[in-house]
Amino acid sequence: AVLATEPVESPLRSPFTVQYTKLFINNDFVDSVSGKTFPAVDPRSEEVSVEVARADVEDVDRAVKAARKAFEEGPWPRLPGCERARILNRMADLMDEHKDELSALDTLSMGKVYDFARLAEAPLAIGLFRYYAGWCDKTHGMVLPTDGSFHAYTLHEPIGVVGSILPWNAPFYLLAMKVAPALACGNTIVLKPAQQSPLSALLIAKLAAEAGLPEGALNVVTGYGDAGMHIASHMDVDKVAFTGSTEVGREIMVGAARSNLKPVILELGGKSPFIIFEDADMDAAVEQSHQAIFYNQGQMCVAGSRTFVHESVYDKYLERAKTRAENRVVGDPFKSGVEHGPQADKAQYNKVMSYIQAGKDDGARLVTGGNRVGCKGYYIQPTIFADVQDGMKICREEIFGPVMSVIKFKTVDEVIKRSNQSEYGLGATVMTKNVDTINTVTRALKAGTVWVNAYGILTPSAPFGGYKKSGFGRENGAYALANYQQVKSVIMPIYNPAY
Ligand code: TXE
Repeated sequence: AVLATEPVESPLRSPFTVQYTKLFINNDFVDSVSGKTFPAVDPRSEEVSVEVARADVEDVDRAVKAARKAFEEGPWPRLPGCERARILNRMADLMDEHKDELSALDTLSMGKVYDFARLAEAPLAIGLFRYYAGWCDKTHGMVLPTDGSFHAYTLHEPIGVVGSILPWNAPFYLLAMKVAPALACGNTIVLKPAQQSPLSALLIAKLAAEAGLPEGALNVVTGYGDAGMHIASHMDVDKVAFTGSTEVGREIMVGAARSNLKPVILELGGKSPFIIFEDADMDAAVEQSHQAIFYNQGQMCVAGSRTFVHESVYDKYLERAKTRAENRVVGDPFKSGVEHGPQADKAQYNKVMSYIQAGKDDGARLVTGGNRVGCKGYYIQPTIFADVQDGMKICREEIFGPVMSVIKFKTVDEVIKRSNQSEYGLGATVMTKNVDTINTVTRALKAGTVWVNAYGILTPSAPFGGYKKSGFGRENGAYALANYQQVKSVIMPIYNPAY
């Protein structure tokens, strides 16, 4: 990997001051009841950058109470849709104005490449707020056909208090994915960002208040899994939306089932196939498959982590994939020109390194990488294993790191079968010029999103979610509105002689 040497340019590139580190409840920053804090660790230096308030059970209770009051008595669910839209659009404007700062907070806390954060992910996140602002006054019930003597219709109502539990890999975007539709439908929220990336959510909450979001409508509790579990099992939370690991997703469901049977949406891990057929454009195949596994240091739920390559182009592909990986610019994610920062934290670093060892132990061929970069920070070389077999651990389990597994295949039927031989089913990519192959494979793959001759394109209107152990429910697009609404039937006689 090439190491970056360019100087740090903008004042917003590190170092800068973190302004907000307390819980945000009822439009106010407050300390945790216990006074406890936890360290946000800079993955570039392994040093504590700032201490953040740590929410316990009492703090979650306080946030739920605020959200409940805002839902039962506050203006938010009662505002006309166009008014909610105005506030969501204002939030989007303010986030746009602060997108450098929001991006810098994420880079500082979890190592995302700053330029990717502000140029690629921030616009997507802001776009989601604008998209759902558009839905505020356009989601409504319908008049139902009956046998003629009744008037029947449906009402769409907000669900109530929504708990949103976030991971750390795309803090701003994943927050938007949950918060924008929930607010658009008139719900109030208790949001728990991941402990690795608590900072941008606090600034967003502040901006939301500035945009006119009433108190209690969006509360942020920073903390660990115990706070998350208290949200999931809370008797006064009406819905939980979670993105994270499959193991914790399972616990969230148990917590929801054991408490008030709140419905849940789960967006979990993946082991997405990236299939390169013999007629694929080789330049595009090399670049897209490279980004599919190395973008964000491989920490993407939709990472293309099983690269299936047709035997006739296998050697050619490997040679080029190796060169591309070795040219990937690894370094301080704040520096311009850098493509690849550190893993988010020590646990993730250790997990990835243990998978690299497992790949070697299982007999996969190490083509490039495999080592730490430097001796400070959680940097790992872009790594490629070839001749990976279906049964190997690196081919079955989510690594969540910069480790490409290249697998050889011969036929369309074979690659469909092997792609679907996974517990997961989140994303997939098909690279080919053959329309018949495209149509056959896109229909056969068990995955919530299939990209054709591209990877990772996200747009607010396209629903996103998983098959199998990748979770259930769809976020984004019109489909996500149903996550945050109750549907009520109202039925009355057309003519009632008693009145
Ligand atoms: O996730 P966790 P971690 C996968 C990826 C990664 C692994 C572990 O493979 O290596 O999960 O990452 C909160 N009840 N993904 O440990 O623990 C936690 O505080 C309620 C894929 O970071 O699932 C955080 O806010 N909440 C994924 C959130 O859950 C709990 C993105 C996610 O943390 C909890 C992230 C509990 N018992 C990781 N325990 C994707 N789909 O993109 C923790 N949390």
